[in-house]
Parts: sequence; structure tokens; C-alpha cells
Amino acid sequence: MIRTVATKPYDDQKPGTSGLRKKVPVFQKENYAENFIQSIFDSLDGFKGKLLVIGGDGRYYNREVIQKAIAIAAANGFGKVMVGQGGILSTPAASHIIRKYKAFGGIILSASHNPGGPHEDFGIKYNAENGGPAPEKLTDAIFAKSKAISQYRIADIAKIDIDTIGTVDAAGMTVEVIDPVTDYAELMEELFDFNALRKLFKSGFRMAFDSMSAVTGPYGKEILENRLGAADGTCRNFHPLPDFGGHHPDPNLVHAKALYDDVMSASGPDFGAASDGDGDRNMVVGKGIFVTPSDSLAIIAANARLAPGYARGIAGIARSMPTSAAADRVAEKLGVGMYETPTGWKFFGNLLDAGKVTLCGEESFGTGSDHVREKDGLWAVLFWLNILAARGESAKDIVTKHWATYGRNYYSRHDYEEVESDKANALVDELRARLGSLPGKKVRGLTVEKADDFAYHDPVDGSVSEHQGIRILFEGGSRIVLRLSGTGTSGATLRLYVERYEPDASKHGIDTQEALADLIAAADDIAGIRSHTGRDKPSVIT
Ligand code: VG1
Ligand code: CO
Repeated sequence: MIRTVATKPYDDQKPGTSGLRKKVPVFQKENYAENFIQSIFDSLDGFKGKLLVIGGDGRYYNREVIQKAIAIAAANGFGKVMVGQGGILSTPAASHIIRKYKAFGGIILSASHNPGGPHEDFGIKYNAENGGPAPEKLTDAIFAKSKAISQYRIADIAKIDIDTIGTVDAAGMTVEVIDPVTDYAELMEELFDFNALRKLFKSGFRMAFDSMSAVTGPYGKEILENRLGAADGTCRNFHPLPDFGGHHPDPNLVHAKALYDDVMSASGPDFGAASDGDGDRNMVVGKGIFVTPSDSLAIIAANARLAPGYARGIAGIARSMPTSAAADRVAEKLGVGMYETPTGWKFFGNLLDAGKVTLCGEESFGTGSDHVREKDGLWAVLFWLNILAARGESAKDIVTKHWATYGRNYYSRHDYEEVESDKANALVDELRARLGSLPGKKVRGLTVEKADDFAYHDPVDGSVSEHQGIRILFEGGSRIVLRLSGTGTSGATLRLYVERYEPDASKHGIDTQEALADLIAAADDIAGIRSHTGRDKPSVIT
């Protein structure tokens, strides 16, 4: 029943910030998915007879690749596969299931917040036994194998029914189809005060949770409406659709604008939240206030003890380098460690495993903790609800009081999407070459204090990751960061991150873009964004 199939390598299977992402037609090329999955297995040792978790975000081509992954896993000697019913597992739920059932690892099929459909994006990522994204050492090994692959192994089995819960045999390997929500919902019940949340909803508190027609729909329905008693209609766009209804399942002020507008309207709900394609991102909006992800991390950290799962306090905080330093001030006050890592959740794994940090966050709408090894959208929303319930205050009051205590880090990200790759590379290369000459330079009334190309020295395993983003730090603590995205599938996306710290509470009410205007102009003066990209404004501002 096991076949060995001769194949030719592709040269473009290099995993990016989070797995391999390509357009669906690329994944549909002969043996493309098979090659990559076999390359993953060829990079691993000791999985014979062990458990592999498989699931995805339900996007177009998910079901087909799940069947392939099962058949290749069987042929390579896994003992058992656990797969989410309907092929569904959110990224954080998959991480939890890997940990809970002590799996060898897991394959998650997702291109996250990227659009889905026959001509849109697909993705494959591998998570290790700690439940977290494969570290760079492993993704490098997978890429090397993919460039040299000559054959893959696959079991000749009938299509597995992944819609019916239960256990079947596949060429000697057990396939168990599990409910994708139950284990995750139980974990959330352990971490948060569900009784207090039930009371909150009973008291008339209204929220909207927009799953953006992606994977968190069933999780939101079960947890918010069924277990917590939130009103019918709290969950919106809760049917996972293969094309996400034609939208970008990206919870930000552009793609979740309808939710934002509704919460801001007088008759709208008190609180709104949204999550992305694979359920690891979150956007949080209170009546009258959008909470930036960087602030969200800081506020969760400052209030962590209010949630039962974190009542003992936190060991430390980690944030990606471009994320604002708002959380640093909380860490300092709490007297706990603060770590700055490159972009991408894979860099948090070692810190979490070593117990150095409890909370992690990224400016890109990612927040999480040591409960799993991925960022977790619904977890962050429940954390906010727990804080709201415990403090009995509005999100707006909580945020403004936080600023009054710690100061406000004005923060924004400007994305220039689908720029021609050579133009984007030229911008970065030229800037990198000039870094040494920048300190002391005056731009728009600001003086450059330091400029470098961020390199991370992992304090746990000693590994070094270089070229993780260009940082230009100004006197007084403001900074800009530039880097190229590692998740896009066409052209290059240039990200500009801008941050300014304002300690004076009387100046906390300024519009963000206005507060950052000088820095944004300085970034263009220094990096020549307009002249290089030919764009006069960013595609997305968050
Ligand atoms: C982006 C974000 C990064 C995040 C990554 C994966 O990467 O900036 O913070 O970890 O997406 O998130 P990049 O390389 O495009 O900047 V997800 O929810 O897309 O898996
Ligand atoms: Co995601």
C-alpha cells in the first residue's frame, strides 16, 4: 500500500515568517505540496509510531492537502494522526492539542490573514512537540531538503472521511477525527473566570466578535455564546468559508472596518473583537477607543493577576522588536524580565519553554502566553473580557488610565504592499549601507542617536538571527523601524514602524498619525520610501 514516487525539487520552498505561503495554483503544481510535506518529515528524526496533529483554517485547498498529508504521514511511519473535524483547527488550538496529547508535532495548513480562494493564498507550517512553530534551524533544514528531494512516500488509501468524529485505519496508521473546539474551550475555562464573564454578559454588556468567515467561528460560538451566555448574534461571520467571503481575514482597521464602525456608533456594542484566518491574531476595540496591539500587550501584562490562570503573576514579557515599548514599562514596574525578539512567533518558543516569560506580543495583532506556543486571538479577547469584568470599567477608561500611569507610546505601522521586489530590496540595501553615517544626523528637528540592523542572540540556545529589521533610534526615545515582510506571496511588502513616547498625560489625546507626523516624514527623508517605491502613500495604516 506504500508507494515511493519519483519527484523533482522546487527551488522556492523556503519557509517565511510563518511557514511556506504561495498562491493556490503554485501549491497545485505537480507534487508541490507532497514535496514540501516529505521535506518536513525528511528533516525530522524519531517519529516512527508517534502522533502527528493535522488541521487547517478551512481555506480553499485545505481538504485536499489534508488528505495528502495523512497519506504521506502513514507512508513515513507515523503511528497516529489526529485531525480536526472538517479539517479545521485554529493555530492556537492545534498548538494546544500537540501539547495536550504529547504529539511529536503538527502540520497546520494556513496562510493566516492572507486571502483564500482558487487564486489566492495557501500555506503549510510545521509545529514541533512544544506546540510552537518550527525554529529557524528546522525551517532551514526543511528548505535544504526541499531543494534536493528526489522521491516521496505515500500510502495508497481511500479518501479519509474527516467530517465524522471517530477513529479509522489508514494503511496501518490510526486516524482520529476530533472535535476541534472542545479541548481548547476547556483550556480557556481553566485560565479565565467564566463565572465573572457570565455575570458580565447577564448584566447587559454587549459585544461583537467577528470571525471574518474564518476559523474562529466555531470557537467563538461555543465559548462566547454557548458557555458564557453572550447574546445570540454576538458572533458574526462565524461560518468558516474557503474564500473568507472574498475578504482578507485580517483583523485591522482596514479589513475589520465594519466592526470598528459599529462599536464606535452610539447604538453599537460596548466592545468588539475580531480574529484572523487561522485564529491567532486579535483586534480589540472598546467603545470610543481602538486598542493598539502593543498597548494591549502592556495592559494585559499590567492586569494579568486579575485572571485566575495568571493570578500568581508573570515571569516576564517578550515582544518582537518592532512592537512598541509600552510593555517594557510594565515589565520594569513589575520587576520582571523583558525580551526583544525578531518578528515571528517562532522566536518566543525558547523563552516560553525556559520559563523566562509568560506573556508575548507582536504589534501585528498578536498576543499570547505560555498556555500554548502560538499567539492566540480568542484567548486575548477572553483576557480583555476578564479584565473588564474584574475592574468594572470600560475599555476606554482602562486604556487612558494605563497611559496616565505609564505614559503613552504613540505607535503606527505603515505597509507598502506588493512593491516590486527589486525596488524594495534596493531601498533596504541602500539604507543598510548608510547606517554607519546616520548617527548625529538631524532630520525634521530630530537627531539620530543610533542606527543598526537588528540581530537577535537567543539567550536560551545561543543561536544568532541577523538582518531582522533596520532600527533608527532618535534622541529622546522615538524610533522608526523598516523591514520587509516574510509572509506575502506577490512582490514585496515594506513595513515602516513608527513610535514616539509621550509621558505627559495632557498630550495623550492627539490623533496618532498627527502625533507621529514628524517621524513619518523623517522616515521618508532617511529611507526614500516614496522615491524607491513610487508610492505616495502606504496601502494600509494601522
Ligand atoms: C507578519 C507579522 C508578524 C507575524 C507574522 C505571522 O509577518 O508582521 O508579526 O508573526 O505575520 O502572523 P511579516 O513577515 O509579514 O511582517 V500570521 O497571523 O500571518 O501567522
Ligand atoms: Co494568523
